[in-house]
Amino acid sequence: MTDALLAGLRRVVGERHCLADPALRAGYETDWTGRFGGRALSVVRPRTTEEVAAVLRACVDARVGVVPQGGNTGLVGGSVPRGGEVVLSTRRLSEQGPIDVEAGEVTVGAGAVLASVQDAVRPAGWDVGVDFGARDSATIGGMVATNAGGVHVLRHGPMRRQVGGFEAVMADGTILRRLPGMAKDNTGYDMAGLLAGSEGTLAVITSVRLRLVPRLEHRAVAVIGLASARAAVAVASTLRRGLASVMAIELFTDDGLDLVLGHGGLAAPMAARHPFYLLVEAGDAVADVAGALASGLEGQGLADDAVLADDEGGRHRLWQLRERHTEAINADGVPHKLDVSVPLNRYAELVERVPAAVAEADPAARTIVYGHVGDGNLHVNVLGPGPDDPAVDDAVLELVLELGGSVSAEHGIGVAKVDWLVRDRGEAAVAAMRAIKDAWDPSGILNPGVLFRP
Ligand code: FAD
Ligand code: 2HG
Ligand code: ZN
Repeated sequence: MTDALLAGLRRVVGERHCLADPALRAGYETDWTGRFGGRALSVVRPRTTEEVAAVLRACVDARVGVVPQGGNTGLVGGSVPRGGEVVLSTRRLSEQGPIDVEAGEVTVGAGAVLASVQDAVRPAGWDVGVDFGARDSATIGGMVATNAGGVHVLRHGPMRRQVGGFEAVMADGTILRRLPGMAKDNTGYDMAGLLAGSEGTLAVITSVRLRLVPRLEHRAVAVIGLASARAAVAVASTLRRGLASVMAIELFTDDGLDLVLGHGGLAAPMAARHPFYLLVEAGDAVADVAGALASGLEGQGLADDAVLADDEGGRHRLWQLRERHTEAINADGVPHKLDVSVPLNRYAELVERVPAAVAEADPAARTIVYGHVGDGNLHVNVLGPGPDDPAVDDAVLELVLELGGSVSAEHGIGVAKVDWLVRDRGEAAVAAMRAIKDAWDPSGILNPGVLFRP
C-alpha cells in the first residue's frame, strides 16, 4: 500500500518533488524550536492546486495522514510530522498576482513568503497588515492557517482580518474557491474566517486574496526603560489612548535584553539598565510621527529613560532588540514556549507571577518573558526542562486560566497544547469544533493530532 501511494505521489508531483532522501527531508521533519518532529513517509512539493487535490485524494485512498507545511516557522509543532505522515509543502505555490492598486488587494499563492509580498506591494503604496520576525520564511498560507498576530495587531488586527478571499482544497480533493472576495459578502458561512486559525486540519489553503493596508512610511520607534510590569501596562494604556498613530507596543525584560545583546553582538539601547522595557512604534502615511511620539513620552515623564529613532537604520536597531528574542533563546537550548493572553488588567500580575509558577514546577528552569503588551499577549519561554516534560507548561497555563486568559494568543494549539484546548474552551465548544472537522475531513487525514487527539 505504501509503495503504491509513493508511486502515485511521484506521478502527481514528479520524482524531484517527492523527496525520498532522508537528508533532503530532514529540514521538513523538525520544527523551528527543535522541540517537535518525527519521520515523514514522504515530503511532496506540488506546484498547482490540481496537484494538491491529487495528492490529497491519493492520501485519503491510502488512509495516510497529511501535514500541510509552509515556511515551517510555527512554534507549536503543527507543521511537522509525528511519524509516518506525508508532508505537503506549499512552498512551490508561491505565485504572486498583479496588485489591484485601486482596491488595495492582491492574490498570492499560499507558499508566497511574507517578506516577498511586502517587497512587491510597498512600491505601490500598500502594505501587508501583519508583520513579525519570521517574515523571511513564514508563508501567507501558514499565516492564515495559524491566524498569525505579530507586532501590528493593535493597528490592523490579526491575519483573519487581512483575508478577502481564498482558494483551498478539502481532504477529498474538492476545490473551494472564493476569489477575489468582496469587502461585503454575506453569502452564507464565512469559510475564509473558519480556515483562519484551522492549523491545517480542515483544508489545504492554496491561494489567498489579501486585503492590503496603506503603507505608513513615516515611522518612529522608541524604547523606554521602566521599573515594573505595572508601569509598562500603564504607559501602554496611556499611549493607546493618546497617540493615534501608535502601531506596536512591545514588552521585554532586562534578562531578555542581556540574552539578545550577547547573542547578536548588539549595543544596549541606553546607558542605564531597567528591569522592563517597552518598544513603541508610531506610523502615519503622510504626517511626521516622531514629534507626537516624543511629546507622548514627555507627557508621561519618560523622556529621560527613553531613546527614539525615526531613521530606518535606527528603527531597525531598536526593533532587533525585541525581534531577536526568539533566536537568542533557541541558541541557548530547546525552549518550552507558552504563548498566552490575559485581560489587560491581569497582565502585570501574570508577568509578576510567572517566574514563581515556573520555579515551583522546576526550580532549575530559566524563564524569559516578552510579548505584545498592547494585545495582552505574553510569550513565556522556559529553558531547562526536557522536551517531553510538561510540568512547566502545565504550571503556566494553569495560572493563565486562573487569570481568565487564553492558552494560545497567536501561535495556535498545534500538538503542544492539545490537552489544554478542552480546559480552555470547554467540552461543548470542542465538540462543536470536532463536528466541523468531521464534516470537512471525514477520514481524518488532515493534520492528525493537531487541535484534537486523533
Ligand atoms: P508553518 O509553520 O509551515 O505551519 C504552521 C501551521 O499552519 C501548521 O499547522 C501547518 O499545518 C499549517 N499550514 C501551513 N500552511 C498551510 C496551508 N497552506 N494550508 C493549510 N494549513 C497550512 N507568530 C505570530 O503569530 N506572531 C509573531 O509575532 C510571530 N513571530 C515569530 C517569530 C519567529 C522568529 C518565529 C520563528 C516564529 C514566529 N511566529 C509568530 C510563528 C510563525 O511564524 C507563525 O505561526 C506563521 O504564521 C507560520 O507560518 P509558516 O508558513 O511558517 O507555517
Ligand atoms: C514574537 O512575538 C513571536 O516574537 C515569537 O511570536 C514568540 O518566541 C516566542 O515565544
Ligand atoms: Zn508574538
